[in-house]
Amino acid sequence: MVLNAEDRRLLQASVGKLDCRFEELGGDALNRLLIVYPRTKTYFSHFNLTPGSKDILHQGEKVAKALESALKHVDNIRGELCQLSDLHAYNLRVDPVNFQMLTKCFHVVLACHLRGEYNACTYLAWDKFMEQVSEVLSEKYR
Ligand code: HNI
Repeated sequence: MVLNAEDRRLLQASVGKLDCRFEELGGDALNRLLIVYPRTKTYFSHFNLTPGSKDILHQGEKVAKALESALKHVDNIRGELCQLSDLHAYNLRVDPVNFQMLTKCFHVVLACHLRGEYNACTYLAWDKFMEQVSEVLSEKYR
């Protein structure tokens, strides 16, 4: 789904309204992912998987930084995440279904940090954005 001008505005505006740094969302989302969908732990078996571990928070921060750069280049998400797309498909072999699971967790985390600001339109804008990111990260499988 294409991000229209209003979606872009809502994305930028909601980042500005967060009650934490954007990078922290990544750790929160990854923590949730590993708890709610335990089979995702198989990808991170070399990590300390205790909830809130430094490994998880550090990895989450990397994910959030990648999302932040995609947000800054919404017209060129494919170009921006090109190397990560190769990495997830060829090296890490992450099953694409996992991107949907992470997206669900990311929504919950956004809702926790935006509270009343997280309305239906803002939800939709983030959903479209995460769908595009997931699409780019899983397209090399085809
Ligand atoms: Ni993902 C490494 C970004 C979803 C499993 N991942 C990274 C890195 C970034 C990143 C950035 C670090 C690359 C580097 O060090 O060069 N990952 C993203 C983004 C998403 C995503 C933007 C989706 C929004 N990754 C997922 C999902 C899984 C996943 C859904 C599996 C459940 N990623 C990994 C694994 C690594 C990884 C495994 C390597 C971790 C390590 O350090 O060994």
